[in-house]
This record gives sequence, structure tokens and C-alpha cells, in this order.
Amino acid sequence: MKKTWWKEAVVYQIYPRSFMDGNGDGIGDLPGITDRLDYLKYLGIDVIWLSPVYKSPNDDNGYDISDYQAIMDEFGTMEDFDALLNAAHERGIKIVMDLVVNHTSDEHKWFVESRKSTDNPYRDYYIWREGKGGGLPPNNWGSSFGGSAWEYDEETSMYYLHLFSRKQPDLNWDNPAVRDAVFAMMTWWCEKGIDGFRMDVISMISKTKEMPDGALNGLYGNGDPYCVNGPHIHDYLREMNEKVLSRYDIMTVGETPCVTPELAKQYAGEDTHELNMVFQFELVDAGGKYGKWTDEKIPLTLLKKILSRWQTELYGKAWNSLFWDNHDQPRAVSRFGDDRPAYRDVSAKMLATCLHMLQGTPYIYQGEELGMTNYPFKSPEDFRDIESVNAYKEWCTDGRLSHEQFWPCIIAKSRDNARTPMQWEDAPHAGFTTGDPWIAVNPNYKEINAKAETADETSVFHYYKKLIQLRKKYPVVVYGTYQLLLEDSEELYVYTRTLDQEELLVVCSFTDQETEVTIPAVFAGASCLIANRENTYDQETMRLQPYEAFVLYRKTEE
Ligand code: TEU
Ligand code: CA
Repeated sequence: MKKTWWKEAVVYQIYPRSFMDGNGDGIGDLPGITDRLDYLKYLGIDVIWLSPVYKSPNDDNGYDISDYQAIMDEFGTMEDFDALLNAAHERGIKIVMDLVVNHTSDEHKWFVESRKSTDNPYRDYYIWREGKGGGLPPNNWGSSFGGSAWEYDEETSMYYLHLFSRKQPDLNWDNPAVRDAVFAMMTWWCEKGIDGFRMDVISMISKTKEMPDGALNGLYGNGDPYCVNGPHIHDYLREMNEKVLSRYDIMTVGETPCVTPELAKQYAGEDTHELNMVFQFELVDAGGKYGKWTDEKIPLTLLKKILSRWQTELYGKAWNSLFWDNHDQPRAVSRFGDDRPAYRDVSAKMLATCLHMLQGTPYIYQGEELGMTNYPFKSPEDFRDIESVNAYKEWCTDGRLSHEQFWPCIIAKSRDNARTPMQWEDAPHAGFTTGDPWIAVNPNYKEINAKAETADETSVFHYYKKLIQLRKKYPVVVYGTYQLLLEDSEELYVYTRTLDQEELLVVCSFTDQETEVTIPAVFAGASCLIANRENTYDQETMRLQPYEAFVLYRKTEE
């Protein structure tokens, strides 16, 4: 298997709006990030994935771009960006930008032109269709953010497609002028010296020509069969690779809703000349009472089945990304661990152990390294995210469900859980801003903050720091094979990693009960590389405390 820097790297995702406010306006910005680079250097991460910082009206907090080659006013200037890039490079930290090219903002000049007339040169940069007649859109597809996926435009009496908000019109990738314009923009950023791209919903850029009604899914039809993993997706990614990606030493990760391990071997195959890796959604999209909205926990056997399938089916053929959460997901320790005070710290460390010893490039979402938790939302007015605001309206205000039915589900999964400000210290607004934060700070910042944890060797922060060091020290973590043990256990996630003479045994308890585990005889006398609790490792059968996790290491004889 080819060795590369992006296979050995640990990536840290920054959501700039909520990371650090450098000028006291209550909104995070680029100078704020630059001021915090030493913290990231101390954690030991190699790459920053920067969520969008381009000009945007912020209908979807920057995922609606109005100028790909200018910086959002709230975040600063292009000089601030250059300063951040240089300061990161000086510290040996790479910067991967968020490439959002399935759609633009409706305020982008391309769309402003496109909607002017049916013969405008930019008309076919977007996807316009006649309605069915009688005020009906071209088909029954729904938008991810509620409502129809089609918006009627008076100017030319036609509808345009927007799989996300109506202010995020989908680009028409079948138009070579669109591809050329995107590739030129990507080249411009690569020439500035960035180190790669995370590609937003990249599996959606190729749609079928025919756009029939989809199978009803609630109030609207499901357009996925016509809009995801479409007919030309691999042609376009190979073209992107040939014209841009292959010309630079950069890292690429595709955000690919609906991807399967089989498809991932094409998107992220060792020799398919498309992308380096993809984010899969099988784990984070598992479950759901009302669409994605649910307060249910994913059964551990299902979690293990999904992660194991990705570990084994991609091994030697394609590369995994590893994540528990990001800016679209609830906080990992609240969703997959246990954020009650007695268990938050130890279960956050357990989750970190479980993920960081798998094969693939691990992604740490800002605050995950502190064990930050979901936010205690009190009312729908607390939401800022267009997805949550619209979902509460669509499911509740419009009377389909009672508040009591829906509220526990929306507060468990709301994307705003991950977007509350980074908790830097026990100071007003957790040291995130000297102004009024754009979204409320989690009141638990007094106990959970970077200043306290960097000073405490037993903190979640220092545990993540140690895991990152282990990845650098033991090649088996990056390149070893994977084998699941105790497949049917609903309490324990136990697996091995093997490379030549090195072998790891990773034991993670996902239960708040005491339990026990039998250690394979070959691991008798093995050394413990990391653990979140005190124990002894020379026993055949071990008693485990709630959420106990540890990694044993052995070197077989030559
Ligand atoms: O997310 C795409 C996507 O699939 C999300 O809608 C996700 O499935 C959902 O939020 C989880 O319930 C990307 C970006 O990460 C997201 O922030 C943007 O809102 C979206 O694309 C549109 O750009
Ligand atoms: Ca600011």
C-alpha cells in the first residue's frame, strides 16, 4: 500500500463562525484562528479543514457562496487569509479548503445573470425547468432544508433546482463552461499554496437529464436516485483530477452522501485518479424517527457492523476517513457516548480510542478534543441553523407532530449542537468573544474549556494528544489490517490491528455498566499503550468499568 502524508495525518475541522472572534463582533474570524494556531500545534494535528470562508450572504452559514475568490466580510480580508495560511505553514500545519461547487449562492454573479433571460450566456450554468402547469413545479422533489427543491422565478416564468435552500441554486455540471470555471477557481486557490479540498456534497454534482417524480418521502418525493452518484460523476471527478488535482501535492476528501464501500472504491480508489478519500454517511445517517430527527441511540452491533464493513471492504483498495461528528452532526460524546457528568470525560476518551485506532485519516471536529457536549436548547428561538429552523416549522408548527413528540428528536440531532462557540476558558462567553456571540455559548464552558484541559494531563485534550502521538509512533495504526472480535456484543467494541510483527488489541466499553472481557492469550504480557482508566493487563479475564477503553500492543517474534 502506497505511503502518503495524508494517510498519516490527523485533520482538525474548524467552523470559522464559532472558533474564535478576533475583533469583538461576536462572530469568529480568520485573525481569531491565526491567534489560536499554537493551541492546534500543541494538540499535534497536521491539517486544518477550514469550513467555507468565502463571500456569502450566510443563508447556510457560508455554504452559499457569492464569490469563490473573496473572503466573507465577517471573517476578514484576503490578507487575513494569507496571514493564516503562512502562519499555519510556519507551524507545519496544512490548510484544506471547503469546496462548495454543487451550488452557489443566488447572489453569485453567475446566477444573477442566469435568471435575467433564457438566452443569457449564463442561463445554462444552472438547472432551469418548466413547471408541470397549474402552478406545479417540474417534479415532486423536496429540498434538504424543507419545502420543494424547485423555486419559481417570475423573470422567466421557470423553476430552478435547489437541493438545499432556495438561496443555493444547483450548478449545471453538464455544462463544460461550469466545469472550466470551477477548475480555474480551484487552480487559483492551489496557486496560493493551499493544501487540498474537502468537497461539499460532491456526489450530487451529476444529475440525470430526465427528472421524474421521486418516491414519496413525507410531503415530498425523493430525488436521490436522480441527483446522487449520477451518470457522469466519475467523468467529472477524473476531469477535475486531470486538470487540477494531479498537478499539486494536495489532499482531497469528498463529502459523498449515499456513498457505499463499493462506490468509494471508485471515488477514492488507490488508482482511480479521482479523490483521496470520502466521508461516508452510513453511520451518521443510521436511525431516525421523523426523517433524520431522532433521540434514539444507534445499537452498538449496528455501529460495529457499519465501521467494520468500511474497514474491511476498503483495505488496500481505497482510503477511509474517520469521524464521529462535524458541523452538521450533534456532539459525539452526547450522541455515541454519555454526556452525564459522571461519564462524559471517560466516554469521550473511549470514543477517541475507538476511532483513532481504526484505519483511515481521523477528523477531529473543533471542541471534540475537549469533550464538548450538545447544547441544552430551551425553545426553537435558540436555533440559528436554517435546517433546524425549517424542520421545526415543517414537522411541528405545521401541525404534523406535537412539540412534545418532536422536540426531543430535534434537540438531539440539530446541527446547532456543533455550532455553539468553542470553549476556550472560564471567562465571559468562554473567551470566544468580547462581544455578544452570534449563537449562545454552552453554559458548561466553566468546566469544559481549553485552558483548564491543556493544564490537566488527565484531560480529554491530553488523551487526544497522546492518541495522535501513537499514530505517529506505530505504523500498525495507519497501515495495519483490521479484525473485529466479539461481533455480537452490545457492550464491547473489540478489534485488532496487525502489520508485520506488530499487533494491537483495542478494547472499548460502550456501556455505563461494569462488564468483563477475555483477553486473547497471545496478548498475555502485552504492553498497554493508552487507557482511560486504571487497570492491570496481565489477567486473562478483566473487569471493566463503565466506558473503559485501552489499547494493548505486542510484537510477535520474527
Ligand atoms: O452537507 C450536506 C448534507 O448532506 C447535509 O445536509 C447533511 O446531510 C445534513 O445536514 C445532516 O442532517 C453539506 C454541508 O456539510 C452542510 O453544512 C451544508 O448545509 C450542505 O452541504 C449544503 O451545502
Ligand atoms: Ca469577528
